[in-house]
Amino acid sequence: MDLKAGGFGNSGRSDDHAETPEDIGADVVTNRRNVLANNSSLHQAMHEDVAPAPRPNIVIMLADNMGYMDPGCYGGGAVLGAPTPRMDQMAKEGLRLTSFYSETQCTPTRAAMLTGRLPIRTGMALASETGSNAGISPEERTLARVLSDAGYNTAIFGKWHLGDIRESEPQNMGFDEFFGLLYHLNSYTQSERIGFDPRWEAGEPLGLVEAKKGENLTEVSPLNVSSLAYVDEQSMERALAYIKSQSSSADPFFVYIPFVRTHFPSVQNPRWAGKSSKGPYGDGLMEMDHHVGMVLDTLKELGIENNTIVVLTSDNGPTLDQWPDSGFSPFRGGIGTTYEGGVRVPCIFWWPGMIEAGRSSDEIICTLDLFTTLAVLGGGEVPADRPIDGIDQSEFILGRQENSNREWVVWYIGTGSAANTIPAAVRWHQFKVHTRAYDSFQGPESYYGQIPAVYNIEMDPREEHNIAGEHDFVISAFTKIYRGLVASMIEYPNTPSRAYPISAGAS
Ligand SMILES: [Ca+2]
Repeated sequence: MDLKAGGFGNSGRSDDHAETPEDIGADVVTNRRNVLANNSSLHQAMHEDVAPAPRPNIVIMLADNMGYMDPGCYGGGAVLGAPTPRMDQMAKEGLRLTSFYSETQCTPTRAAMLTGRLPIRTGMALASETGSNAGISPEERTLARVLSDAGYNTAIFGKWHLGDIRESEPQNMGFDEFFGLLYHLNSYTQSERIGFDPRWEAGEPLGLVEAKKGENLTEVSPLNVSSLAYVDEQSMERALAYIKSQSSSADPFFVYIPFVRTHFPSVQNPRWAGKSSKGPYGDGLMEMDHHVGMVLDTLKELGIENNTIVVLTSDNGPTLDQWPDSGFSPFRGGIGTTYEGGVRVPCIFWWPGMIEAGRSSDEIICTLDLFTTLAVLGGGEVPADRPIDGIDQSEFILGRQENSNREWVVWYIGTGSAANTIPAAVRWHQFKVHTRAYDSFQGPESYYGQIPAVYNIEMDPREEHNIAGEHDFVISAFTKIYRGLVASMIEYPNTPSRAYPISAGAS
């Protein structure tokens, strides 16, 4: 059985040393649903007459803390006082996923997306704070590095949040260009809070910064409560200019646009103030929607839309603790939780001519898969010397198979890095298993130490009815998944987190 592209991680061994499920204690369980698609010779035979997709330009737009139901195409938009016509249009022209999962907060989702590895493996399970030394390891092979090695030009415009130590900065992690900011938005407003004492600060956050590959960061302008209003606008200007400059290049490009919207505090850009009837949060959402449209418009104007794959998603659920400066999810919980509200987020794929317009799917897929799928589509080399938890979903995304290749998603919370760390939650088939969970980032914790909680997500999407009593088979699936992960982490020890102790603050 092929475990190469996901499941408990790609061990990187060559075929003649291929792992068997027994080797990793995984019995017969993999994370691959479509056995046919996983069998390389059968797969090849099936698709011999299908021309390989051209290597597309790649654009990832990542919203910050946008709730599952914020966009109109997910049931919100005008219904919630903030229309999102451009995201709705993107969904109409592309693939809308309704069971797409992120990690529980900013840093782990970004790490998962850029490395294809569970945040517990990379030591990036918690938000990196100013001066905390909790940066992503330079040993990680980011999507930017993988694509860069495959001939792509790479750039990031927006929020990094994977550390502020030099080795972890984006221009040293595979990006040719960086313009944006290193931390979450509330880092820049601390000095304006009652009782702030700079002598006790871990470090002063740099403002808006820029750098080319390998250079030291240069501060473009400081960031504070007023200048936060313009960050996305400034990043967008750079991003569009970059895309235009790249359109005549012979090399494909990878542009990563991590918006600062809709993270709190929603400091209104005057151009958008009052546009929604939902206050600063809604205004920020509408501004972001406009920016999403600008990217798609630009690709069309340049005539490169048929050769560019665009992904729009959110890094986690809404910030319930900051209500009303918060998005909306119909599910239980928000940022910082493994309940659906924290991790089930919008995700739209767009590639005119290659991705069927107006398709919608409830198949399970997650942030980790963006790494592997986009690396494969870009002709990049998925690292073979470490476990890769992301699964190649390109056949599913391109509509060549109906189902996702993923059978389950696992979440760890906290900074434990031991191989036997117990996952906080697993989504497996239509079920969710929790060993511990929070109702919000700072809300009460439920600890299911004796018997994990089990919910049927399809029948009970708000996770209100614990059915563990008569669903031992779900806990059994959880145990098999856990056993496989432990075996993988014993063989490839996790990078310890450098984030503890962290200072307070959502990500
Ligand atoms: Ca976030």
